[in-house]
Amino acid sequence: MKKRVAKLRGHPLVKKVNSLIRQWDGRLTQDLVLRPGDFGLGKVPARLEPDDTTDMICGFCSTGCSLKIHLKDGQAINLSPTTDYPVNLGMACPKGWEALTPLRAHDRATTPYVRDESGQLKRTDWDTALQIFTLRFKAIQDKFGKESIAWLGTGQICTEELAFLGALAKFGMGIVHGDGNTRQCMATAATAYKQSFGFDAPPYTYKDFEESDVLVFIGSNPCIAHPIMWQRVCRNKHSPEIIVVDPRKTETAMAATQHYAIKPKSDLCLLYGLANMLNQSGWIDRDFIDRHTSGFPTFAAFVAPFTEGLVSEATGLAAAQLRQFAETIHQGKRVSFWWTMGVNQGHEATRTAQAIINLALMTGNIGRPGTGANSITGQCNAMGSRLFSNTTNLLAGHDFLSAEDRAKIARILRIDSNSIPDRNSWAYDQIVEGIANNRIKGLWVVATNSSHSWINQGEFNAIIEKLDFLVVQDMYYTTETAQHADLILPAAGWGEKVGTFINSERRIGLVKKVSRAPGHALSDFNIFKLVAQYWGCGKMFEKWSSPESVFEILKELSRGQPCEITGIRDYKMIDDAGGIQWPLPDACDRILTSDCHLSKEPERAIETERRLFEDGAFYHTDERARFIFEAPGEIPEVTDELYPFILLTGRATSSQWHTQTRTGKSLVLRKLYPSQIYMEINPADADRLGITANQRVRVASRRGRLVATAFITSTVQPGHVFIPMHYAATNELTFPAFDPYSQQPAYKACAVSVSPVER
Ligand SMILES: Nc1nc2c(c(=O)[nH]1)N[C@H]1C(S)=C(S)[C@@H](COP(=O)(O)OP(=O)(O)OC[C@H]3O[C@@H](n4cnc5c(=O)[nH]c(N)nc54)[C@H](O)[C@@H]3O)O[C@H]1N2
Ligand SMILES: Nc1nc2c(c(=O)[nH]1)N[C@H]1C(S)=C(S)[C@@H](COP(=O)(O)OP(=O)(O)OC[C@H]3O[C@@H](n4cnc5c(=O)[nH]c(N)nc54)[C@H](O)[C@@H]3O)O[C@H]1N2
Ligand code: SF4
Ligand SMILES: [Mo]
Repeated sequence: MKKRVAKLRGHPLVKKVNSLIRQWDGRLTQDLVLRPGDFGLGKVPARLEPDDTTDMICGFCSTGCSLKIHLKDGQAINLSPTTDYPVNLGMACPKGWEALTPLRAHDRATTPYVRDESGQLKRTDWDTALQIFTLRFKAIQDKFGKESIAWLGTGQICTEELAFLGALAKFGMGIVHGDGNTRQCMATAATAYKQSFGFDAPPYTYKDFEESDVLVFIGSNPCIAHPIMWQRVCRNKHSPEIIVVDPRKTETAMAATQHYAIKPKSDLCLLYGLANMLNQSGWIDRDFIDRHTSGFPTFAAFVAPFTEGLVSEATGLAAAQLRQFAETIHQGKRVSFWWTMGVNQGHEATRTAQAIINLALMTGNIGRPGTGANSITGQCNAMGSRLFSNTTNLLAGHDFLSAEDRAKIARILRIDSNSIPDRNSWAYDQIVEGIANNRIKGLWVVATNSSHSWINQGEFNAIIEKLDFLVVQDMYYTTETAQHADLILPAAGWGEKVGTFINSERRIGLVKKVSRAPGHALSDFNIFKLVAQYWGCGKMFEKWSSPESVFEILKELSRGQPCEITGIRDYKMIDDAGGIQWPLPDACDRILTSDCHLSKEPERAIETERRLFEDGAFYHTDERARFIFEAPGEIPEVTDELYPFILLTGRATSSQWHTQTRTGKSLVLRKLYPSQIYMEINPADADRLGITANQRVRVASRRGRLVATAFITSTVQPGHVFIPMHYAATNELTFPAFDPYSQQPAYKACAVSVSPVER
């Protein structure tokens, strides 16, 4: 058990904290925070009858399905998927059906916990916890400077909460460096779009799944990771060609009409090769290129050396396969390109994503039904965090480096523009490095389980031991990261609070309070409000009184931006409309179009499915999209005699969510996947190594080792193994390489050895 309290011993504020902990007699004080209704203990959710049903967005993946929650006495007792919601049309995956179960888990954090001088985590009350939070972080800032504390946030809390955290931390507490798990997930897509289109804007709507005649999935396994999006593909009436590019024969690859099992991380070469073949054959949309893009001639010259022979060698695909791929794209009238983590999590990920964008641009497959260069997001609110977390961008997609943007935000928020940092935060990996070299001494982790999910976990967990103060704000006190914490703040979860999420197709949906948070757990929103009060910057956030009042502020912040949402009147309008996609400016004439979903207020009827770039105008000042490209590089960790296998990691079943803090709590879901860590290996390799089905195997990399059960399957190629990310040990093996533009970790390839454990 760690003892961190001693680290700042002697500092007057720390003495005060220690005496607070010693004086505390174990009783929970009820003052200040626990007013029913105010802070998470209220009974009946706003605007709901005690026995009623209400629709709200699922809190797992970015599909953003709507679930109908059935209430009894104001508490959720059951749910069923909403039938008339434009996203899921009455469907839900197992996680959605089981979404209420994790709320009732035995290991919910029901009070704050503080680590005492003996190193034990002890229950405490909110007043003590918040005093400790404030005093210790202030003591660290006092001693080591303002920049010595940082936060790591998430794409899994409401947009209003994300914005509150980002504004409170940067403008109220003087924190400069903050990032979140969206870095592990969407940073690449965000960077690629920003550079290519001029703004981080996924262009599509889910209807495009149904309207394409060719769908290309690159590094994406929607059958498992986005099952309801896949259901939309299954509703496609055009007998589409479905192409999957994935080293593994995934469930999606099995359902596809063409599967290209490339060598890991050879995507960039493949995509340049396809661009070259399309260009050489004249299968390009010259008119679109001329009118709406810039840089094509240099791009065409750049891809010329990517001949069939070279690409075939790099990818492991036969020349005939490459030709078939290019021809299929050419023959499609409405081709859509979709990508997910097989692209985003790579050492040259941003350029790979842009190589996909380039294909869509050069063939004019964008802005029309069934087309697009479409990044599928991951977490329920990854899109919200990209726009509003105040980490990589200043709120609402503004720029920290622009004095004009800072002045605009300061004016809207009525704060001094000097309280807005004039530089970008460090990315996640730089924050970790900052801890390693003693520049970051205090860390606040909100709704992410870094000790399990961060790359090269052994090193990460050793590094965070150097912190003087680690605060973890989570629904559960048992997470891997919480075990390292000095202070745990108990958070209400999805279903226990109010706010909005933004899904993959930019649709804003509502989250409601349908269940009471256990014990003294508070919504993240109310925790941030309390932190502001205790820190002494409560006045700055006077107007941030409720999630809906923050939504009003977000609307103003978005004004004039591509993600403008000033046309959304209030939460009720979102509810009535079945979710609303951004942009929706208040001057939007499209609100009144007749070809639209009928909201309950006909004069505000909104088209249910809207895609971007129908007019071919992108967000750069010249309105042209850019062709961006760069020569492919070496895979960061190559296999050798000692570590001869490439390890692939990713999602395993539709019933497992990430680090399993939530899905692991449902008996139903637990029946649907293996409880112990396993590794998939090709029969030829298993045979050669003398590994039999279900045998224990040792998997080692240069960084760590684990023991897993062998699953022998030809879905992985010889020379590869696959281990799901849901088991805590997986990231002990991964190699810490990062894309240079997005700083996203390259989780998907490293070198490992495999050997049978003697029986
Ligand atoms: N059930 C479930 N659903 C989820 C999640 C979950 O934890 N569980 N998480 C959500 C989140 S946050 C995310 S980000 C998404 C992720 O959704 P996906 O990205 O679809 O899922 P992954 O399994 O991580 O990776 C997709 C595929 O990339 C392949 N891949 C690996 N290396 C390469 C390569 O070099 N090239 C190519 N082309 N492919 C490669 C892998 O074999 C894998 O099949 O899922 C979301 N949905
Ligand atoms: N090897 C490997 N590693 C990976 C990946 C991979 O493909 N391979 N994928 C990466 C990707 S794409 C992602 S997105 C990350 C995900 O990594 P994490 O973000 O670490 O995963 P989660 O398990 O979703 O963690 C969310 C935490 O928030 C808590 N929580 C849930 N709801 C709330 C709430 O409302 N409030 C608060 N305060 N807490 C809440 C949960 O209990 C949980 O502890 O993993 C990354 N790691
Ligand atoms: S597909 Fe995603 S949003 Fe829909 S029910 Fe499943 S986890 Fe929830
Ligand atoms: Mo993710």
